Amino acid sequence: MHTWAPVDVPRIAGEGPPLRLHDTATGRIRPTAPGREALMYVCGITPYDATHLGHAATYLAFDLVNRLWRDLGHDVHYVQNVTDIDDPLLERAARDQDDWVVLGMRETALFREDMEALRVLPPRHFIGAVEAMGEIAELVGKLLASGAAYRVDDAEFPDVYFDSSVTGHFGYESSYDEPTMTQLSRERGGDPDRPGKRSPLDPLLWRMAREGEPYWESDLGAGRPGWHVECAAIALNRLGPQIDLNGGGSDLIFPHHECGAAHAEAFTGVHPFARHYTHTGMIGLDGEKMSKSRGNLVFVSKLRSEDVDPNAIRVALFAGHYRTDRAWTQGLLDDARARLARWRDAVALTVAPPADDLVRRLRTHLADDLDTPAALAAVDAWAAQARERRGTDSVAPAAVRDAVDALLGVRL
Ligand code: 5CA
Ligand code: ZN
Repeated sequence: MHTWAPVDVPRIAGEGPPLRLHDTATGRIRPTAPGREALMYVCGITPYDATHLGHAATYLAFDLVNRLWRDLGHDVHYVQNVTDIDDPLLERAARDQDDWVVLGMRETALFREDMEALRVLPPRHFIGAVEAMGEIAELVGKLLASGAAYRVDDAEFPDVYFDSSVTGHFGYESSYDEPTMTQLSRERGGDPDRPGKRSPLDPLLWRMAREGEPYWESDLGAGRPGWHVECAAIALNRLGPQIDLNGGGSDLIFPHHECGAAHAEAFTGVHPFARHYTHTGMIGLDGEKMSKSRGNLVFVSKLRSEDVDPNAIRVALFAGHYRTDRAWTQGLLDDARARLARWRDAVALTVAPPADDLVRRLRTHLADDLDTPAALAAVDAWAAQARERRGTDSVAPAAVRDAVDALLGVRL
């Protein structure tokens, strides 16, 4: 699939500390240590509805990672998928008497527009499951051949499942106990009760074609892939056996990232698949997680159509820490607009306090597990001083504008 348009990132002088990020697998905030290339895979959307502020918050958090790594001189190799074939898409298409292909294409196009408007740096590879079908089937075939996968004993539908015991590490990424894993598997697309599986937690790799469902021909027989193997194949084939970061919202901790990691590790023998598994908190509305299935959504495109400045959306979502479950409110947006106006007033001045100290603080706070509330407070403090005319530095306004643009992606 084509990705979205590049975003200009100003170069700023100096260098910040290494980026430290929370890693779900170890439960700790640890330094990231990419090589010249930083390898990042962030799970993409399932395009059956428009991008809501929960999605936006998640992609904005990883956009900061991208920006900080670039600021440290890394060449960020960023890959993102689109789950353009899966049960939720088919169910929505059936409900609305829509064509699932058209639905997926429409919502993916809208997602690109939203990301572009939000000034999110595009992934280098933006890959749909459908276009990756050959490589996904190939990975499933290899897992089957190596004994890491098996067919259930079902004459009609001998679907292929992954044997979650083969790596010896299953459960390391989420650290959940077995009842929790079973429960989450049931809630999030798994089928722990399917008869014939070696373990209830074994995830589906290849679903043999059912009447009325789309399918693809392959050596495995006509069918379609399970969800986790899609991301494992797309990531492995572009980023290699070990990546610096596997990201997504906290609802992907299990089963999705646990299973994706297990698939990759069973195939390559390299453990851990990702040096960091980083997860964002859930954005809620009216006390509940914002989700397509609950229908309590605030769409980015709706806000855009109301002429809301996308920079204000960034500032509003950065007002909370990325790992905190938090609510979207009108008040949050109003505060962000007021904040943005104060910052814009300050950078429009001809003289201001020097930028160096603020730039150092921005880098330090963001490198500390993306502490955006502290980063925004640092800009507030500089802007307040500038507006009180407590500065004489004539290059500072432009320098701050560039730093806020480069590091936070907020255009003043
Ligand atoms: N296509 C799969 C990943 S391979 C998927 O989870 N798609 S999604 O459209 O449901 O979600 C896309 C991303 O947004 C995921 O990282 C998910 O964790 C995140 N997300 C979904 N709802 C919220 C929310 N309310 N708050 C924060 N992030 C969310
Ligand atoms: Zn994924």
